Amino acid sequence: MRSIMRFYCLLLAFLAAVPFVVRAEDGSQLWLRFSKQGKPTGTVRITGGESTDATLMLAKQELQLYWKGMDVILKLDHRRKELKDGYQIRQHGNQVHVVAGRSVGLLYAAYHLLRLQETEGQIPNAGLTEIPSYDIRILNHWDNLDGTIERGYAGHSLWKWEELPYKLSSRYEQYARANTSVGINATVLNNVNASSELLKAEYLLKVKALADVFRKYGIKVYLSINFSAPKNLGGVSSSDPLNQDVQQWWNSKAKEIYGLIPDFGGFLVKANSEGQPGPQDYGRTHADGANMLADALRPYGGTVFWRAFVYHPTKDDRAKQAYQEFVPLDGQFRENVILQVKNGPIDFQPREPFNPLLGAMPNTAKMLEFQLTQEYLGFSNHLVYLAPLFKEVLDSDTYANGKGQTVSKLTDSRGHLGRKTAIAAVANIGLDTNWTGHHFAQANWYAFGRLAWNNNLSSVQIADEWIRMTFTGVQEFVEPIKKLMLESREAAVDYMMPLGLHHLFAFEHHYGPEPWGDIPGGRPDWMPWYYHNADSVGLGFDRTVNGSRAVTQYNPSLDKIYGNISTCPENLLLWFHHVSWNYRMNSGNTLWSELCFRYDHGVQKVREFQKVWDRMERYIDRSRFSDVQAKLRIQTRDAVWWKDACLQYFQSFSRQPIPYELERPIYELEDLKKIKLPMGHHN
Ligand code: BDP
Repeated sequence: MRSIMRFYCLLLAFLAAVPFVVRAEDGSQLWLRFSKQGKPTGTVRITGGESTDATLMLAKQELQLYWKGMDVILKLDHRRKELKDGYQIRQHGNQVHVVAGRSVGLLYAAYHLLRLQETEGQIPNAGLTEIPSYDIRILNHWDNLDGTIERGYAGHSLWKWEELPYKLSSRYEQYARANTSVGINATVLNNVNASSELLKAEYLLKVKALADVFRKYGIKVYLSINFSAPKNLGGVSSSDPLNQDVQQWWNSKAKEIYGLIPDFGGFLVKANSEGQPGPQDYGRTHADGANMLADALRPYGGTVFWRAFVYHPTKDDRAKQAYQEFVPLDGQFRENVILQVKNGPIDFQPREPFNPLLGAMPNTAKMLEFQLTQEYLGFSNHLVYLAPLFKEVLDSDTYANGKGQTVSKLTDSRGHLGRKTAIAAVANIGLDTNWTGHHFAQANWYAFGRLAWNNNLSSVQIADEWIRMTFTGVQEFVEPIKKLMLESREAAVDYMMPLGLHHLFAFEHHYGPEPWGDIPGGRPDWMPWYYHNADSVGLGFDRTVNGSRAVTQYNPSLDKIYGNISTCPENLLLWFHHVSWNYRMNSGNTLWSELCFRYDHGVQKVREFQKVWDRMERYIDRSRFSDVQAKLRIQTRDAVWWKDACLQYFQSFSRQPIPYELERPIYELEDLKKIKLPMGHHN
């Protein structure tokens, strides 16, 4: 007995001596880990609301469980409409007063207080007011009804269609809570390459079950629809938007949906794009199609997100096509239609200039679509913190009507149209225990929510908050990891596609490099050579007035900057210009040497990330530490693969040596060409 006692005493003494005692973690709690130190104070009072209001009760409960500060008074004041989903927080003596115009505002405020507590932040003396930048802050899931996820790298779909509506997975509520904690208030459940099935009565009951779970978190459900649904599901012989039977079909479908889900959000539509049906199948325009759906949803307050990701295999530059297609339709869309525009003119590449549509169409409501799932950024193997990419786009000056008209200003609530505003991102969430595959991919979900709430936040601040909540507030961890995160996107650009290169991806999976890729008889606009145009003279896509003229889709002041090789930002140089191998870059290097330096720089950066990470072992739990360590190894191997593949391939055109001071290639180009990854692709 005594020896057992001694053993425990020794064990306790040992544990006390360990500098940072860390609990085992699997990432499942995301950034909602709420420290176990200190006791919750528990005194939370509500004024102005009903105890039957589930959202209000949730706000109270979250604070009672986790808040360790002074007493909190949550006040619901319906007259404060100007606050929208937002709130005010003030300190009065030894009480915290929170006011909101909607009950969800008090819930968001509860998460704000908890975030301050966990990050050791303060309520400013003058108090604080938060009003979201966008009305609709929405995730787009590309989930299929069979449980697979298009471009999903974190396991299967969260939605268990076969169990719904009878069985509700506990993850539905956890998912809603995580979203609400960062301000996300809407979700599209299914793939934009949509199956008509989901609109069948039996599936709508399943959708209703999810909407019922999400409601108290203030999250509305939307669906992607298949434009041919009237025809596919029977009853109507066509899906022509000007045909009255078709209109009637959608009107009664809307009625049926709202009968089940009174706060249903609306539809997301991918039409006449990559083989999907649409109004053009009947000689109608995108506006005809969008307006028909908008009319069906209008009586219930629903919204149509009509995607601008439209291009065809024509002779003209793919980057120009969405603009050509939509600009003539400006002003023709109903008030409850928002044009959903991908951040760049091609497709979620590591770096693209902002999509020129965002600076055009002044009489049309437009919204941004970002991609959280890392289709073109190393799936869930590479650590790439995306806030800098999002900020780069949001802060881009479109020069529409003079300087200062940034993409954020044109799309957020400052927009002059007075309509609903929105921002979307393709989700990176699946059934994996840690939700996103890579522990650091959680930061991208988090960052999207935070920026959708407040597009003025900086990437640094968001990273800082996320690290403290997700891992630890120990300075020796926070500072180096924040730096690593902030550098990670540029590192990926460098080892994959520096200087404005784009779409050098392998055709099937978009994971690795295939700049040589060519499928005889295949669509040119799906081939890497279409984008890089490597030849004996140089590299890059000439989109100037001498080339495809895509540059003229930007405002004239900007088009001059992009269109001139000496003023074009170097990080977009090969996007806009075909540049000769010996062209002198700002560094004094030739294009060829600069390209080599950039690829090498990307590789050196990830090697450095590995070293930084290994020093972090003592600050965090073993399991997340080793998961990230293993993924950084993969990322470094992949970075070398990218560099060796791209440089050796481009070298066959430049016919110049790789600068002698750089790391030598280790893979044979011919071997790299043989790599085929067994990754599924369904499109
Ligand atoms: C591309 C994806 C494809 C999507 C498409 C889209 O490769 O799987 O369906 O975008 O956004 O990036 O519609």
